[in-house]
Amino acid sequence: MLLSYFVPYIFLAAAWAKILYAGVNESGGEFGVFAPVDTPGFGLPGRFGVDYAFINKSTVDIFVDQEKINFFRVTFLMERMCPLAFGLGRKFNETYFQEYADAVNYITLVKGAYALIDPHNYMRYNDPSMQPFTGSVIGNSSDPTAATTQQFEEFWNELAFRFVHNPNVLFGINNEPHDMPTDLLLKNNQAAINGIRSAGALQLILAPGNGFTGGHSWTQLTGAAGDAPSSDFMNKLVDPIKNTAIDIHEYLDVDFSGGHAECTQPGPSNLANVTAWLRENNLKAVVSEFGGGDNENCFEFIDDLVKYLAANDEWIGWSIWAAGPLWGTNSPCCGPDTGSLEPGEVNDMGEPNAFSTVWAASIRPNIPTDLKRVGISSLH
Ligand SMILES: *[C@@H]1O[C@H](CO)[C@@H](O)[C@H](O)[C@H]1NC(C)=O
Ligand SMILES: *[C@@H]1O[C@H](CO)[C@@H](O)[C@H](O)[C@H]1NC(C)=O
Ligand SMILES: *[C@@H]1O[C@H](CO)[C@@H](O)[C@H](O)[C@H]1NC(C)=O
Ligand SMILES: *[C@@H]1O[C@H](CO)[C@@H](O)[C@H](O)[C@H]1NC(C)=O
Ligand SMILES: CC(=O)N[C@@H]1CO[C@H](CO)[C@@H](O)[C@@H]1O
Repeated sequence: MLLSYFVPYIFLAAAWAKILYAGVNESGGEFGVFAPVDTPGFGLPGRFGVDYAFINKSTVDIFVDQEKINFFRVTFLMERMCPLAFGLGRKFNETYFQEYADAVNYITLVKGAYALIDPHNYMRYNDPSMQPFTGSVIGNSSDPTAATTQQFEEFWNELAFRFVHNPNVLFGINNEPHDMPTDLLLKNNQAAINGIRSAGALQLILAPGNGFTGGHSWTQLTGAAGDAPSSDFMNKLVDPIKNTAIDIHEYLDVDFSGGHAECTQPGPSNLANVTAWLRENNLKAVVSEFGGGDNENCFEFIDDLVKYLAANDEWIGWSIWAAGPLWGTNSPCCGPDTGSLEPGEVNDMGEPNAFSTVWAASIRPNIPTDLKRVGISSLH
């Protein structure tokens, strides 16, 4: 009895020490632009607090003070930060920037947690109306309306410069690139790294792969055109200060989309190849999106995934999808009745949402007690 109690405890305590960042997506800054048909400009710029919003400070308090997490992924839309009339680059909408900075600064400077800055754009800019498929792929030289890789570098240079003195931010280069040449994604990621470092910013960068940055498909051809595997390219990124990790998304349902309530794709075996690739290339990674529905099976699959991340040195953090102030009774993933992770809200049936079910059953017991609490965001 004593042995069976202590052995797993010691094992888990040792394993948990390696997770530095644990938390939740805060989604809402990208809301209000989705149209039933492709309509460039739809919902732009939108109204703060109505069409889009970043966080509810009270629920951030709950996550930090009661749940003791230290990590929030905070989404925004590049077409709002850089209005179409300006184009992608250094010129920002200062109103939107201030609203976003207010959310990031609350999480980091007031609450002492870490915030992952997430341009939620699928490596596309100019038409978010039917994301993830509309908008020109950044750096597509055959598309005269596409923003260039150079513009993307300038955008990141400006954004990083504005957060250069905030040690608690992380820079996520872009959400879920997909259906683009993988060598172009490498160029865009490298441009972002160059822009960030030339701004003097030293914080941790997360670089995504192709194929919606899926962990299960990291070493496979991806997309309709059979683009090269992310594993062929993302080990070629150069960060002069070696403070870049890989950004992975991994849902547990049949097609890895997060669209279904049932969990059937086991995280540990599906991530085995990318874990081996990380190890071979001496890289670390964060799972910045995953999720599961409100059912016992998913609770087990999520528990298995989070424990797997804790037990493997290559993984340094995770954030589940999703909380946020504007979800209402909607489900961000994993079946219509699951609801969001926003504390205090209910699901579409008026019953407790995923904060009371999924989070309570499979996240809360796995929140490490020794997360990183001080120092600039880094791999250690
Ligand atoms: C900037 O953002 C604010 C807040 O969403 C909006 O009211 C304003 O029209 C935007 N300006 C431009 C140039 O897009
Ligand atoms: C690049 O632009 C061309 C011309 O619009 C288009 O045919 C092609 O599909 C685009 N490539 C990607 C990866 O979107
Ligand atoms: C892992 O890699 C092996 C060898 O390349 C391949 O056969 C297998 O299908 C991959 N597994 C997954 C889940 O991608
Ligand atoms: C923010 O969260 C608190 C705590 O759950 C809730 O009482 C309040 O209504 C929320 N505010 C908004 C604007 O959603
Ligand atoms: C927006 C989002 O869902 N992010 C994860 C993290 O969350 C974003 C919210 O869109 C998901 O789309 C992305 O897929």
